[in-house]
Amino acid sequence: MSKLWQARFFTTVNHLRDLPRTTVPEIAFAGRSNAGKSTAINILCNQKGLAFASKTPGRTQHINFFSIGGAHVAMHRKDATNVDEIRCLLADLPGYGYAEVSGDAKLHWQRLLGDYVQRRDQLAALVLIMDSRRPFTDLDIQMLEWFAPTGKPIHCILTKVDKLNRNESVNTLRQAQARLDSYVDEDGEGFPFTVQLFSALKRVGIEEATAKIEELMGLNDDAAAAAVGAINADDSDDNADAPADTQPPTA
Ligand SMILES: Nc1nc2c(ncn2[C@@H]2O[C@H](COP(=O)(O)OP(=O)(O)OP(=O)(O)O)[C@@H](O)[C@H]2O)c(=O)[nH]1
Ligand SMILES: [Mg+2]
Repeated sequence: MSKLWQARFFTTVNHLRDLPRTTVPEIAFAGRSNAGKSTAINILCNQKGLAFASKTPGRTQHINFFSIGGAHVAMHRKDATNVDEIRCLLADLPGYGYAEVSGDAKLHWQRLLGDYVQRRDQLAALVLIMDSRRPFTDLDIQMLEWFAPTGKPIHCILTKVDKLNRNESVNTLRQAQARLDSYVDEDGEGFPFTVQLFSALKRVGIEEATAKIEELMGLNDDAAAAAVGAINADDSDDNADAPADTQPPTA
């Protein structure tokens, strides 16, 4: 069962000064309005109404945070989350590029978004949600270029792939990968950018996205650490009679 299923609403923020004073890693879902951010969060967390999803673009206007850990899947949704046990936060960012929004409100959102992705130390990775029919719009590129200098990973999710035929989706994925690979730093090194196809409607790419997000958030580290522990325990058994200086190093 995915750890993301433990997600609970945590808080909503309209100004940077109100960002949660938590120290756990965060992963933010960014993308154009209507690209499918809230829908993706709902489906990955296996909860229909967790993040609000809507037919009206510009629905998510604040940063909404969801916590992973501190609540169990079987717990009632309204039971209080144990804040000390929170492992990470997911952030549903306000969608950008929504034409009907007035100038002031648009500026406010852009500052909120730009400052958050560039300055938030706890932000460990960005999930960039793009409609597979129109990926990499100017504002998507701006988001990518704001975040790239941090050196942190970006995982692109191309949504609504149910709207493409098989050929189109193969080509879209290939082109997106090529585009991401074309980014290099001043030493010619690539960035930690990845991409996948996704459809909430047809349930495409859910396992891939879940695995990636769990990896980026270190949510599998317990299992990995336990596995390493078991291997080391085996090693020391095998070498119980060996002289001390030939013992394998312990991790
Ligand atoms: N066909 C199809 N429609 C989808 C998919 N994902 C989302 N949608 C639809 O796209 C619309 C927008 O989805 P949201 O999840 O609200 O988009 P958002 O990115 O959160 O939008 P804002 O909150 O405005 O930034 C809704 O009508 C969804 O039902 C998908 O995989 N396939
Ligand atoms: Mg939304």
